Amino acid sequence: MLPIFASRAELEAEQIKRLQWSLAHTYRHAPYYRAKCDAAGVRPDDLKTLADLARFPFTLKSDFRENYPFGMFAVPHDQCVRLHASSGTSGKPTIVGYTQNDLDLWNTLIARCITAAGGKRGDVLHNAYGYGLFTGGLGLHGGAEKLGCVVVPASGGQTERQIQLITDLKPRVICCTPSYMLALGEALERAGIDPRSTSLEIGIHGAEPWSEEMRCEIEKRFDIAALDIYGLSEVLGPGVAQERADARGSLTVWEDAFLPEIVDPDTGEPLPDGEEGELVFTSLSKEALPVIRYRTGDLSRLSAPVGDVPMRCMDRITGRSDDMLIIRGVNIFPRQIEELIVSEPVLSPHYRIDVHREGALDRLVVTCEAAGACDIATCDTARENVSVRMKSRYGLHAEIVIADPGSLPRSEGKAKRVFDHRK
Ligand code: DLL
Repeated sequence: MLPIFASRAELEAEQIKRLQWSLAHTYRHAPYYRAKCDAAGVRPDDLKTLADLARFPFTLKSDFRENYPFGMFAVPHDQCVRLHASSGTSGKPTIVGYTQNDLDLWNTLIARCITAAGGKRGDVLHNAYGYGLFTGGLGLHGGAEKLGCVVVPASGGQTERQIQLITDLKPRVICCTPSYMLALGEALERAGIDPRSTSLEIGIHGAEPWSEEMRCEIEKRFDIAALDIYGLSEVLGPGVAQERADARGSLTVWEDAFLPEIVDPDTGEPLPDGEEGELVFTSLSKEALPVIRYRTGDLSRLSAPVGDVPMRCMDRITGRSDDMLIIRGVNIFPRQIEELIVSEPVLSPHYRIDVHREGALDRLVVTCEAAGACDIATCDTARENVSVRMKSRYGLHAEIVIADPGSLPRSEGKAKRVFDHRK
């Protein structure tokens, strides 16, 4: 593991210094944030302790929209050496930028993520995150090179070619979304290759929500350790937090670079560690695009450091506050439906969720796929199992449709699985 602080006290002492710098830098150079602070009556000098951060205004996704394309930057945009963009659900993309120092930080954090997942110098690393404006491909690439991995910049798509590269170049580490990993598994099987027989040992998966059941499925299918990587363009890209091989079950937040908070998604009030709410991040040393108290929309929980790394951990993302479906008054996250499907052995882990409104009533249709040739009685039992568990666990009536194997579209990047036709 790359050098990190030896103790919590040392880390917090450094955090406060970096936070004071970041607040002053943002206030001075980002007029949109200065205006927010002035309206709230706070100035960077008011921050004496880490707890004082709660007095500062949030940064919102809408700030990026309103200040498109460069209005969030705290350096002239010609001092950036790279721009990326994240596709918004509607309208213009969000533009993010990096100075050379920002790229160095990003590379360091990604190198730390790969190391934490068990990767090392000299490993062949197959990077199937999309290259281009998406931060996944180039983000993982830079850090993997910094660590000294032999990077195969496969990008997303052209699945048959990826299979050949995996077979011939014998990577030890693979980086891609969990849904694309499943698609690669199927393509290997189609080519007559047992996914358990490849050289792969470590998968670094993220960029979309995935359940513990999905992790077990990937680990079983490939005989690898599948670990979670988290991040978002507005804050950095991948590499904000990483599940460590020695501390599975939660992700270590790289707290020397980002200060995490959890707030109540409705009121914005800070919540104590251990309570679930919306993740908020403040960058501590980013130059081009510093963010102060950025509301991610992602739901999680913070917990105590694990082992000898003195940084706090966060739970795997439960969902996004705007992903939650409210169906006939019941709140449910797509991941909870995924758990039921993936734990049913005769179903494949591919699914889609459709919500319709008929008159005043919501109708939930969950389409799953049979994992292989499946007789009618077996399909009926699987359908009944999912339906009964949906009712008993979540109090929801759902129509379960079992489609033919391979009939649902496969994703090459972030999977789109929820179609809410009520909107
Ligand atoms: O998805 C960055 C990334 C690339 C992360 C590769 C990990 C691996 P955006 O396109 O800006 O950036 O999307 C960010 O994706 O707010 C979450 O909702 C979701 N997300 C990212 N990682 C995870 C994860 C990249 N491990 C948005 N689990 C975030 C669940 C994730 N959701």
